[in-house]
Amino acid sequence: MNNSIKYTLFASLLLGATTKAEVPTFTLEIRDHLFYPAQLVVPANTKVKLIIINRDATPEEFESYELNREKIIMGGAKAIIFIGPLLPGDYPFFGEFNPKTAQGLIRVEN
Ligand SMILES: [Cu+2]
Repeated sequence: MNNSIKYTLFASLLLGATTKAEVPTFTLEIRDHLFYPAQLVVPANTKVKLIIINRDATPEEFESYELNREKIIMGGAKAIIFIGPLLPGDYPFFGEFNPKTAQGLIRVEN
């Protein structure tokens, strides 16, 4: 095995390790003042990354008392929120600008 092959193998091992260490990522979309999906299941005791994409033209605010998070997402923009590590349970969230329609739930499971 020559040195350049050894280096390539080593680099791909490192890349593999980096990929495994990445935070699990979930995507939520806002469309017509609704969240899709309305329920997300995420692993317990794990830091999780939420990408929230607002497909509406109007701003929305992701808000959750249970998760202790609030974040405004402008129309056509996206935001990133980190949550957890969390205990198993249900953590509701809503869109503060359209609270009657924009409702969802993060379900944390072992
Ligand atoms: Cu708020």
